[in-house]
Amino acid sequence: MDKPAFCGVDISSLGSGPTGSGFISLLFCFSATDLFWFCLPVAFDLYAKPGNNRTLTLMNPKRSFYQWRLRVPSDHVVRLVVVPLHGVTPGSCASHRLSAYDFLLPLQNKIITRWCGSSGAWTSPVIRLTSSSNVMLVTFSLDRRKESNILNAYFQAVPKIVCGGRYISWNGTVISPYYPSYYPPNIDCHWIIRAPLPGYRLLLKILVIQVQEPSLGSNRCDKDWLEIDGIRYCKPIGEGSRVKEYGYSVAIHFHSDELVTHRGFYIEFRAFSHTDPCPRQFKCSDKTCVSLNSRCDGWKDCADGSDEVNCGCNPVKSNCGNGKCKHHSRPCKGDGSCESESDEEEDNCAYRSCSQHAYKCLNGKCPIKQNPECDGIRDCADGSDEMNCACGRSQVKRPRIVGGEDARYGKWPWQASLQLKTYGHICGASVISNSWLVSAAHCFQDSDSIRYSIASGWTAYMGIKVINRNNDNHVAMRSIKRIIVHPHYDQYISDYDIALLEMESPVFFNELVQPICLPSSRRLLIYGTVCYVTGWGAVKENSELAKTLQEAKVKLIDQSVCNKLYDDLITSRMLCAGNLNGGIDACQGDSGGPLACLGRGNRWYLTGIVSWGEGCARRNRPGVYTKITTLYDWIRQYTK
Ligand code: 4AZ
Repeated sequence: MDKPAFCGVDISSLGSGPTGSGFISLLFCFSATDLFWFCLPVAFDLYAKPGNNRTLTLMNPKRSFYQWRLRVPSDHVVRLVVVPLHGVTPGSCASHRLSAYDFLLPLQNKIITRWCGSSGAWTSPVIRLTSSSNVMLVTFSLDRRKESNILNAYFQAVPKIVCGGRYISWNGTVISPYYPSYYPPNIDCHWIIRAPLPGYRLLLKILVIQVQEPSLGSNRCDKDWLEIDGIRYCKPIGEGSRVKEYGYSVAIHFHSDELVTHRGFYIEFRAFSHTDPCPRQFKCSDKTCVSLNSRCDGWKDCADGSDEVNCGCNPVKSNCGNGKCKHHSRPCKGDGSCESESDEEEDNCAYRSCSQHAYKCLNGKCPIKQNPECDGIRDCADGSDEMNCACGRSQVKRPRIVGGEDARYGKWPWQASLQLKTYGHICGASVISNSWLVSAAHCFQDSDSIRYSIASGWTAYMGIKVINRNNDNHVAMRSIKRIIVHPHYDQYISDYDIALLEMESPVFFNELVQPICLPSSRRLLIYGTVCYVTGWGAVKENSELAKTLQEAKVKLIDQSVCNKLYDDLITSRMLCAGNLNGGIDACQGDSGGPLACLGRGNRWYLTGIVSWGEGCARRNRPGVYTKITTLYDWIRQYTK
């Protein structure tokens, strides 16, 4: 073990001294002989406010040992930046040594790093260290006989970060805290990364890994380590082993002990599937992936230009010869099968008479009024349109989602948080009766490491606004007895993304827990209707979950418009809602939660279930929801 190269300083006598900008304290030895004078450490107390860089300069030093006690505000950490020492022979520890401690005293068990000249860790032109709290001690010992002893370093206050988190994303990065600065000592970070859709796997690439090597004589990583899916890494990794495939989700844990730190790690991840190598992206002919936005935008984004081929009509359609396009599956008959006429016609023409889309009373008659149910007016002679209407009302007098705002307590009493014991909130759900919740099927697809499909693993919390760690603020909490995933659920395209959850015992309704109304299959959706999506999902793409329930106002978007934006990925079991300019949307963690639209009679209807979308709140990429009207009969078959 190296000893600090200073003479006889009793560290217990090193008081911390007053805090202040550039305050300098001189520590005297026992007598003022030349020898002691030479040996005595000179201590500088420096304080940096956020935004300031404070320099640690040492020009023509007269002494052999210096120390700087660095302080920053309490909610910050110290970042020390050192520019290489000039005129220093690599490894010349006898003449030079710079050490940094995660404490205000030079305790050996608090050393962050130490280097001599340009050896060892001193490989990059600049070194950046981070403390774990708001103090750091820097010591510099030198051979006074050398002329060019210049230390060039500064420090700054960096806001303290909370490391770790849950990411549900198609791609992203996971980095050690403060990367590329050296990570702080004594830290533990946990990340869970999940592919946005079941059926997809994660590919991780470790681009950089510089963590403390294992103890001498031990092959175990027992100092600082990075653990990915249970495998620990602490040594450099060869080129061939940097890329690895994982399941639907992967757990990452980073640990640093109290001693010596390094630059850390930098990992890139992306979700993929062997059958869909470019999820929610356009696959170029050369098998590379580009954003869906790139398709037919007039710019060649694929190296081979395949994103701009067949842009008269997109690849699943062919040209009718009249400037319009048709699905390959439909013949060109000049009968409206060509787009720009078709979808709108299908949606708008079905609601006029007692036909497929008209509301039908129990006596078999169809009122002229659109959506007559539960509006407080008797439109059927038998009154059936006003039966089963104990739903969809929030009891409060008035009342993240991206671009949303905090919801008022009790405004969305059907909103439930579905949680897994060790992982906390995973998905949203809606209360539809005292025993049943409805959510998204994709929330219940197993990954390699987590069994999402096991009902008993789940707990539903109802009547909450703020998710807290102890989960002690709910009005009702129920274990889940049974999960029924729609039998036609297609994980690759998110079709039929719906699941019913039966609670272990019925909940009691009150001000904060209420069921939402289900729109029947005959209910007409009017595009442009303003609805609300609610949840505790990420407040922006790839960020952390919201703590407080968020609500966001979104508009129902015409099916054919949405289908064009998403290259025909929108089936009739899906509907789109959002703001085409971007900025407002559901996001990761909102999945399974409600898209609620207000109907006549001041009742809220569960119009959609948060399902998918390309990113969150992107322009021309609205949120995609499971359309309840098309699945009403399936839901009722179980929950009546
Ligand atoms: C998700 O991963 C997710 N922007 C939910 C909604 C949207 C995107 C992703 C819509 O749970």
